[in-house]
Amino acid sequence: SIRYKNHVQRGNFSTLQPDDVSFFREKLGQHRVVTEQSDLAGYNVDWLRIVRGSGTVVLKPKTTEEISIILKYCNERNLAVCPQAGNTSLVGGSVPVFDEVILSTSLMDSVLSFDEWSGVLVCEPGCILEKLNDYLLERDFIMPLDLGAKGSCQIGGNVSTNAGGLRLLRYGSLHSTVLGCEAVLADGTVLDLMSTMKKDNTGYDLKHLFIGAEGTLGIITKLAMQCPSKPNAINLAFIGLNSFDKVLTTFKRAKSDLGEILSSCEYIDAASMECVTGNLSLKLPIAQSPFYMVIETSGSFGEHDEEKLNNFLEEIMTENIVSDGTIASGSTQVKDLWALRERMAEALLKDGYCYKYDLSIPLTVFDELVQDMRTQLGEGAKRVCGYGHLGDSNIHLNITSETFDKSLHNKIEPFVYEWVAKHNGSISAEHGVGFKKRDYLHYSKPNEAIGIMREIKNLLDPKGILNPYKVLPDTSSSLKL
Ligand code: FAD
Ligand code: 2HG
Ligand code: ZN
Repeated sequence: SIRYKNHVQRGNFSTLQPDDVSFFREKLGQHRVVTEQSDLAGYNVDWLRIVRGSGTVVLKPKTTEEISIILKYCNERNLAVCPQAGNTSLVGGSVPVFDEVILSTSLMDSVLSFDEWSGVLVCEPGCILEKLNDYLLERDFIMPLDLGAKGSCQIGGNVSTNAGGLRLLRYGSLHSTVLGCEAVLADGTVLDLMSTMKKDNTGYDLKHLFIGAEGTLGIITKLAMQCPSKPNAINLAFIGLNSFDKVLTTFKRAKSDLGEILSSCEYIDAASMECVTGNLSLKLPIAQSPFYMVIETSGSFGEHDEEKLNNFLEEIMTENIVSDGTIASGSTQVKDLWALRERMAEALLKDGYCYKYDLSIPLTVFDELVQDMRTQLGEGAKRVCGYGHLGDSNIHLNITSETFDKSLHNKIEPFVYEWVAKHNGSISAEHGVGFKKRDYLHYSKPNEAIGIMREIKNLLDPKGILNPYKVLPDTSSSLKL
């Protein structure tokens, strides 16, 4: 299944020697330097089981200082390093491509402070997203992001991928909620950008470089996050619709009628719904429809919100915009309905092989893309489906087959990327570039921009030891930029 490696050349890095392992053991101790073959396996393969590396050591530092010592050493020794958090990357960003040293942040999982007045959380990168959210809930706050992988992804991984998720519509991207970060550069330099202030216009805002850098510019070792207050009430509408035009109308109406309490607006087409209900044996709570939407409200006054949502639903049903729908208020009910959306990636994986496209395209052409792809592939695919963050113009186009099928793959790409470029969209809306998408960057970015990205990389990591083969296009391929 090492599909993506065939055409990639190993960089001119050193290979790990027994002396290197001894050095790491001396600094971290025996147990935080993993070399047992059986223990290494899980760190070398990605969540989708498509990219597999052959790293021979995993380092588990506990402090910034330890990371600084490790990187300084690796830089001098010319050893490549792959940072890894929860390993839920969907673009092969978190596993080595060859034998990179794996640097896991999982033991750096402490909350360092929380300020109840400002809502600013300061924490280490290895904190699991769901645990941070639980910590904040006890203090009447929440994390500004939420995603299906919350049980295993870590905040450092989220920030490094600039993860979007289910509530971006309401709380904005991490570029607005990360207030500060600390990062260790390739040569071991500790860069302290740990502001906890909302406003700071003292020149170039360097922290933004690390948000979405996917471990190629430095290792994030500390974060300051702006967290919103916990909403008193969450209500959820789950609705069925007969046409995509009606999906668009409903979104527009949700924005105007629900206004400031709208916290999520997701869409699921019939083929996606068949997958999650069929593959995971989940029950569909309403009648079967060509399209479904999950509309969530979060507000300060439960009864008001419920009334607003009820009125909204009643109106769109009376106007025949929506064919069927249900509303959930209790937390178990809300959770069960959310599962139909959140567990989609898990359900798709059960089909066999999954060709994943995380795209920004204009809302109006969401379903056109799915239809065009179906026409393009004919009978070749097991499933072609679309779902995603409608409220953010971000569709997840997924195609599955029993096992990897080269001719199917060649029909999908570059067709899909050309389609996206034609609509001025993005070939990676929220999952990042990682290893799998780097040679397609030019569909969404001009050469001049890729050139500047390369210069920034050279400035911060001149030897290129940090997460090589990721994000920047391969210079050894035909796409020399
Ligand atoms: P990893 O996968 O371990 O790493 C991600 C990248 O960051 C890698 O390139 C890694 O090298 C780098 N990295 C990790 N830690 C650091 C650090 N401290 N410093 C520097 N670089 C680092 N993404 C979305 O945007 N929205 C979603 O709704 C969403 N849902 C998902 C649902 C499921 C079921 C799954 C499996 C994935 C989903 N993802 C989603 C994709 C994924 O990007 C996120 O899960 C998450 O942001 C990755 O976090 P992680 O801790 O697993 O990081
Ligand atoms: C989601 O929104 C994730 O569920 C995963 O971003 C998307 O698997 C996908 O295509
Ligand atoms: Zn998503």
